[in-house]
Amino acid sequence: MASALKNLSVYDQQSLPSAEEMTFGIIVAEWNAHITHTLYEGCFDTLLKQGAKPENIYTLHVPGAFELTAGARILLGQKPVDVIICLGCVIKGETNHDEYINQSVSLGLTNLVINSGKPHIFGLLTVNSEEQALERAGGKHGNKGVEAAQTAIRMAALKKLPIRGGGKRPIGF
Ligand code: DLZ
Repeated sequence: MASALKNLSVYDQQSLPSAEEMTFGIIVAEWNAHITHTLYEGCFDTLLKQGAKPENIYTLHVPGAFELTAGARILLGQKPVDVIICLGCVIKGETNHDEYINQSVSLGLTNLVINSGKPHIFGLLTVNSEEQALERAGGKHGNKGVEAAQTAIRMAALKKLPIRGGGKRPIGF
């Protein structure tokens, strides 16, 4: 489903596990800061709303989206967080720079997931225009930062909760 068909800020708060005992790393790219700041606010506030303690949330700023992977690796080396959230905004321009950056971030984060065994959340807006970015940073399609935070909590919970066998499990947490 395209994010245009889903409000990124809407989630089932009741069924989300408590984030009280979880630790988070947030890497934020400074390019398009007016957008990424809003993603960060949405992300941080959602973590707090779900019970995370501010002292268990570590934030690192990096210059641009291309540096998100390096930022994640640096933070992982210093803080034993349960999950890393990467936030950025790449806007398509006249050249293909966006494709190289977006590919690099998705491949880089996938590699980090495999090598560290820790979930990394792809909170990167990959949009064609600033208007599309604003629509996904608190605009009509919600806030990608909120979606990233609730995904992070769900993934951190996967690692903490015992996996049980048994009957069919319906989709949903
Ligand atoms: C160079 C560049 C360009 C053109 N556009 C963006 C963008 O839309 N979003 C973003 O986060 N970063 C951009 N960058 C910067 C690169 O991510 C990177 O910081 C530089 O190429 C230096 O490695």
